Amino acid sequence: MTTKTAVMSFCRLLIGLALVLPSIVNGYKLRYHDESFTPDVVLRVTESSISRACSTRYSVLINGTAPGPEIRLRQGRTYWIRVYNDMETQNLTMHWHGLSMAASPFSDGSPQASQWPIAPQYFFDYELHPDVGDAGTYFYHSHIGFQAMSASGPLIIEDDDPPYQYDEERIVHLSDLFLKTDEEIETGLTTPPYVWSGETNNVLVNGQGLPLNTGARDGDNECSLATILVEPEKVYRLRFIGATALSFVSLAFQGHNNLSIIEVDGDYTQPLEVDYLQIGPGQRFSVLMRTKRREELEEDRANGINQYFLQIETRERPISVRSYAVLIYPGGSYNVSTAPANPPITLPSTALGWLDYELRPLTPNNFPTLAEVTRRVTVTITQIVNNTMVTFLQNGFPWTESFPPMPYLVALYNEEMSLFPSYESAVNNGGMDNRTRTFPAKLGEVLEIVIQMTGQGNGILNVHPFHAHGSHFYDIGSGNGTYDLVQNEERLKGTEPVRRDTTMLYRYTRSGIAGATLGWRAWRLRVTNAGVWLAHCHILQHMMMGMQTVWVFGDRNDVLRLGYPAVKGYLSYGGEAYGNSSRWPTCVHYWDDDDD
Ligand SMILES: *[C@@H]1O[C@H](CO)[C@@H](O)[C@H](O)[C@H]1NC(C)=O
Ligand SMILES: *[C@@H]1O[C@H](CO)[C@@H](O)[C@H](O)[C@H]1NC(C)=O
Ligand SMILES: *[C@@H]1O[C@H](CO)[C@@H](O)[C@H](O)[C@H]1NC(C)=O
Ligand SMILES: *[C@@H]1O[C@H](CO)[C@@H](O)[C@H](O)[C@H]1NC(C)=O
Ligand SMILES: *[C@@H]1O[C@H](CO)[C@@H](O)[C@H](O)[C@H]1NC(C)=O
Ligand SMILES: *[C@@H]1O[C@H](CO)[C@@H](O)[C@H](O)[C@H]1NC(C)=O
Ligand SMILES: *[C@@H]1O[C@H](CO)[C@@H](O)[C@H](O)[C@H]1NC(C)=O
Ligand SMILES: *[C@@H]1O[C@H](CO)[C@@H](O)[C@H](O)[C@H]1NC(C)=O
Ligand SMILES: [Cu+2]
Repeated sequence: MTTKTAVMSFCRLLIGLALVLPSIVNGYKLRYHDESFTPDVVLRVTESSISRACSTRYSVLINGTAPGPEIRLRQGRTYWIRVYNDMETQNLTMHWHGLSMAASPFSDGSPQASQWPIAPQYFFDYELHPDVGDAGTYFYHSHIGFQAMSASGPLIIEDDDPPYQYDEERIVHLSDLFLKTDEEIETGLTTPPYVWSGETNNVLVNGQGLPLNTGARDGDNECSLATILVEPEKVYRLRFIGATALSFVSLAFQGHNNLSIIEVDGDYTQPLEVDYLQIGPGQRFSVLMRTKRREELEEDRANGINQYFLQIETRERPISVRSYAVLIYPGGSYNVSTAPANPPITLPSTALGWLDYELRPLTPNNFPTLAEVTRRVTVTITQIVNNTMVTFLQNGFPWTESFPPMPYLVALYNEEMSLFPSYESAVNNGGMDNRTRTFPAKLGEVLEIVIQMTGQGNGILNVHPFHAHGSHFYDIGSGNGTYDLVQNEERLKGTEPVRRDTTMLYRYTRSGIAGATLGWRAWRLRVTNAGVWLAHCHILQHMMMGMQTVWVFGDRNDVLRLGYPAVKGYLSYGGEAYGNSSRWPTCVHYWDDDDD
C-alpha cells in the first residue's frame, strides 16, 4: 500500500465512523414490515398482452391495466405504497412524478440515482409524505427503460378546501401507443447498431382510442374512443396528465373552448383563459370548463350534434398523429366507434414559448430575484452521431440507466463517499464535477439553471420536455438562440413566474450546424431538499440515449443523513429493504414515527 492510499483509507475510515453518528443522533426508525404492517396502497406490476386501439401489444401493466389505477392521497400525511414486481425477468421502480419533495431518500424511484431496482418477484415499500400545499395533479410511472409507455397512472393529491369552486372533476390521461415492444425499442436505442423506436401509432385518452386512418370498429372498450361524461350547466375540473412517452400534443374540445387554467404541475395558478392546450411528456394542467346550458344542448341536438370531440394532434415530429375522445351529455345518442371524417377543429401549429411569462401563481411563491441568485449553471446539450450510435450529452457526458454501476445514492454509502462530487471542481467547471458527472449544490444556494440547445450531430433538432426530481423550479422562460441574462431579466419585469416540474425546450429551427446555440429554457431553483436528484428530458427514448443529469444537493451529512446502519438494507440489489414471498422487508421510517 502506498502512503497515499493508506492515507485515503484512513480518511475513509474516519468518514465511515463519522457516518455512524447521524443514525444515532437522528434516530430514524427501522421497522420490520411483517403481516402486522398494512401499506396504504398496493400496486402489482405484471407483463402481458393487452389490446389497445385494436392492436395487441406485450406491455408492462399496473394492476393488470394501462393506465394503472388512480391513486388519491391527502396532504400532510405519510403514506406507504407497496409495489410488487410480479414480472418474471424485468426490473422495476416506481416514480411519483412531481411529488419528489414528498419522497423519502430511497423512495424517489429513479433506478440510477436513488435506489436499486426492484428485482423480479420482489416488492418495495415506498414512503411518501405529500406536504400541505402539494394538492394537485401528478402521476406515477415506472422509471425503467420504455416501461412507462404503459406503466403509469394518475396520482391526485386532494385538497380539503380548494381555492376554486367546481362541481366535479375528470381525469384526462394521455399516453402513446408504440407497437414495437419495450424490449425492441430499448435494444434499438441502447445497443449498436442504433435503431430509432419509430413514431407513435396513437395517442390514447385514459388508455382508449381508435386505430388511426381506418373505418369504424366494434365499439368495445379496448377499441373505442374514451368518453368524458358530463352534465349540463356544471363546472368541471379537467385534470390533464401528459403521460406520453414521446408525444408533445396540442388539444382542444369541439364546442367548449372556454378553458380556464387553474393549476400547472401541482401548483395553483391565477385563472388563465385559453381555448387549447399544449402538453408535453411529464406536464400536467387543470382547467375549469363550464358545460353547455340545456337550451344550447337541445339546439345542438336539433342540428344533429350529439357529441363533442376532444381533438389531439402530435407536434414537432416527422408525422402528425391525430386522435380523439368524446365529451358526452346524458340522454343524447353518441358513437364512440367512429372518428370524424373531417377534423372538427383546426388546432394551431406549435406556439413557441406557450404561456411562458404569462402564468401567475395563485398566491405569492417566494420567487427568487436575480439578486438572490448565487450561481448560474448552463447545461449544454449536444448530440453525437457516429456509425453505430446516437447519444445525447450534457456538458460533454451522457447519463443512462447503465452508466453508474450502482445507483448514485447507494454508491455514496457503499463507497464511503469517495464518489461524493467535488463542489470546487464543479464550480470551476461550469457546474458539473466531471469525475462523477454530477452537479453538486449547497443547501441555501439559489441556482439559475439554463438548458442550452446546440446544433446536433445529424443536423436534426427535437423538442425536449425537461423534468426535475427533488424540487419544483421557478420557470423563467425560454427563447431562441443563446440565453441572454440581461434581456431575460427585462422580460421578467412585471411577471410572476410559477413553479413547475416539467417545461419545454422548444425547437426554433428544424436543423442547425453542430455547436450553434439554438434555443434555451431557464429555471431558478432554491436548493433546499438534500439528496440525489435526476433532471432529465422526459421523452423516454431520449433518456435512454443519455439525456439525463444528476444533481447532488447538500453536503455529505445532509445527503447521507439516514446514516449507517439504518440504510443497510437499501445498499444491495435485493437487500433487506426489499421483500419477497419468503421475506418481509425492513424499512426506514423517515417521516412517520407513530406506531400504527
Ligand atoms: C391493485 O390490486 C391489488 C390486488 O391485486 C389491490 O389490493 C389494490 O388495492 C389495487 N390497487 C389500487 C390502487 O387499486
Ligand atoms: C436488474 O438490475 C440489476 C441491478 O442493477 C442488474 O444487475 C440486472 O442486470 C438487471 N436485470 C435486467 C433484466 O435488466
Ligand atoms: C368565456 O370566458 C370569458 C372570460 O371568462 C367570458 O367573458 C365569456 O362569457 C365566456 N363564454 C362562454 C360562452 O362561456
Ligand atoms: C357508429 O358509426 C358507424 C359509422 O357511421 C356505424 O357503422 C356504427 O354502426 C355506429 N355505431 C353505433 C353504436 O351507432
Ligand atoms: C459511438 O458512440 C457510442 C456512444 O457514445 C460509443 O460508445 C462508441 O464508442 C462510438 N463509436 C465510435 C466508432 O466512435
Ligand atoms: C474535467 O474538468 C476539468 C476542470 O475541472 C478539466 O480540466 C478537464 O479537462 C475536464 N475533463 C473532461 C474530460 O472534460
Ligand atoms: C431561431 O434562430 C435561428 C438562428 O438565428 C433562425 O434561423 C430561426 O429562424 C429562429 N427561429 C425562430 C422561430 O425565430
Ligand atoms: C427472498 O429473498 C431472499 C433474500 O434475497 C432469498 O434468499 C430468497 O430465496 C427469496 N425467496 C424467494 C421465494 O424468492
Ligand atoms: Cu428529449
